[in-house]
Amino acid sequence: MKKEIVDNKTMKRTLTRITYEIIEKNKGDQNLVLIGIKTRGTFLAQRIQNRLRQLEDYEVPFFELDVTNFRDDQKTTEGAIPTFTDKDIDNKNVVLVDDVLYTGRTIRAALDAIMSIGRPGKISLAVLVDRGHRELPIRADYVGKNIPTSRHEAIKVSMAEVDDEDGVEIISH
Ligand code: 3GP
Ligand code: 5GP
Ligand code: MG
Repeated sequence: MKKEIVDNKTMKRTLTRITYEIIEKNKGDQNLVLIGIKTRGTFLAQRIQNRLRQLEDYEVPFFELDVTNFRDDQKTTEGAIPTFTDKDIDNKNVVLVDDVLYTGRTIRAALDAIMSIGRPGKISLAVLVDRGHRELPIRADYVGKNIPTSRHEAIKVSMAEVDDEDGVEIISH
């Protein structure tokens, strides 16, 4: 069974709100850097980058991160090499962006990946959906929507860049 939770319009509003929250919390900070976790976190980070440009005329660097090599459960050597270097993140105010926050293991892996490259001054986390069920002491600073789920349910995030449209659905089997 499918249930639409966020439609196309709401998703755009939600991303605009998150962008304003980032602006409010980091007033005057010229050190922001956006890092999107592949795949859909990348597109979300790019959209936030665009909104920061449109709303505040603020040009924030954006990078993509593939955490595959840093996961504790799926160690492989296939993950891509990060696209940024220590110079890009040292002493910066990094905003990590992902689509769904669940156990927190992906974010743990992302933090390891970032720390292995450089030393940001601060790292915060923005997610489109927090579906609960954390297994690590990790939380998001910016949340699009809290969607309490059971373990059997899944959240489907669609983004126009790779899917046909924008939206969030709960899929229960
Ligand atoms: P994403 O790369 O855009 O985040 O992991 C591959 C895709 O499968 C992810 O797309 C994610 O949306 C989807 N997915 C659905 N449920 C899960 C899950 O429990 N874990 C992971 N890692 N991905 C999931
Ligand atoms: P975690 O590591 O916190 O358990 O899961 C986070 C990552 O797994 C996110 O990047 C997300 O892509 C994926 N994920 C976990 N659960 C779901 C889900 O229900 N729906 C989607 N779309 N992705 C999920
Ligand atoms: Mg993801």
